[in-house]
Amino acid sequence: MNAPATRFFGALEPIRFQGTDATDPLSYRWYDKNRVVAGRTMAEHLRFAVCYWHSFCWPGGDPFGGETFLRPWMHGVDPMEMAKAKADVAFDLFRLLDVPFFTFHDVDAAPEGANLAEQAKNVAAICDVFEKKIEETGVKLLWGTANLFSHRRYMAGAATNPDPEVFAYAAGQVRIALEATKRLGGANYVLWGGREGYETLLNTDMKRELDQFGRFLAMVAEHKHKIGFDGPLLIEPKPREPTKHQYDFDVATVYGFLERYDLLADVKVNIEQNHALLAGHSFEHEVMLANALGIFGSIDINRGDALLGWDTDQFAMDVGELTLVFHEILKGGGFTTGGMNFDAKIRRQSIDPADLLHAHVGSIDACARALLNAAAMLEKRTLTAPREARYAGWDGAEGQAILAGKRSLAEVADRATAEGLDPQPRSGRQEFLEGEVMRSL
Ligand code: XUL
Ligand code: CO
Repeated sequence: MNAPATRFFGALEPIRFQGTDATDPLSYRWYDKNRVVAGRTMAEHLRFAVCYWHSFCWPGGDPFGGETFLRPWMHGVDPMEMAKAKADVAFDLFRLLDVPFFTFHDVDAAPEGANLAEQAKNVAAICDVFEKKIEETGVKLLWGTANLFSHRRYMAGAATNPDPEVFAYAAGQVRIALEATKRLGGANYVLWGGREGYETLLNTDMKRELDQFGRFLAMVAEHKHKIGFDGPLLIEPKPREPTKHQYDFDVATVYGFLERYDLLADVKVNIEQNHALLAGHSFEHEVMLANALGIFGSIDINRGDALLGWDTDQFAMDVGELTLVFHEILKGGGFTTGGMNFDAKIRRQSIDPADLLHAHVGSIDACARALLNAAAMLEKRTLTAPREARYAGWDGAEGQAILAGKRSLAEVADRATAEGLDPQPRSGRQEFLEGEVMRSL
């Protein structure tokens, strides 16, 4: 089990950029980490992270059948030795992919403690291992998080649980994970409220649960300042699954929640493609809205399946969709502390070690192509010029006066009446714009 990690993937050299003519499937054809695009290198723009949970903790099960992957580090007798063997394989994958970041939940990386004291001990032991590996490899932590949804104590929620002792346990777990994230130099801390919602309103007091959730986040924000953790907290919206309804439904709902509980100074969002679809939105909708509201933080990159109504977490390969997403990310100024976390899992039949490599390589190249397309579109002003032209009237003196609050309803109405306004509709030019996007891919 503690065999050198390279044996799992074979003795491979790190995957390198070889250009679009390359024939080796384990090469980057578009992702050239040092290539400068729109003023930054590709690596700086994309800030890729490999996630621990799907790539190293998921055994390949589904509701109808168990493990298919038979990973050696999941079969052993000493949980801490297994966690260390897993870390060896994980850092070997980061090295092979040449990605700059990783992400993890407390219980992905360390054996889950039977109580909080044991949890703290186990996380600290894995932090010792991670600290060395970070030092040796230069791979950094994009974000850490606590799993407040798998253990049965959390079946009725963590912060929103009807039992304050579950809230207290969750507080203990988040403190450990947040402090570990700070210790490892993490750039952000994520909170996904997987069970912060309800199964049935018949047993639910929504007002209480929202107040508990608001207070919990405020306590996390207070603690972040107390320990001097500089990164933002990121809420990850999702409308449902595992619960019937989750309070962090989508970007718009999260914004309202943050405003109500006065958390906007400390919290942004981590947007995931498949969660956006489940909420009935497109991925680019959620990114555009988060930018408009000033709460864009980071991305969990993956894709759903249009024919399935659940969170399939497939590797993102749709260059067309990603181009529109990158268009909005770049237009908003790009990532600061955030990045692109591969919250994606290979399919249950993808049982070869190489499948993990192909999944990441394909998706990294899809993102690189999308970045190049989006940068070219912004340069040519493919969408920005028509958008600006569409709203140009608002840049005039009268439009600006209205927006600045210098006109009352009656004043606007009086002028419209006096001037006999008869505004004429204009084309939205949707098909022209769709063609322009298609020609940019
Ligand atoms: C679940 C999901 C999580 C979060 C982290 O749908 O996306 O993996 O990203 O807890
Ligand atoms: Co996610």
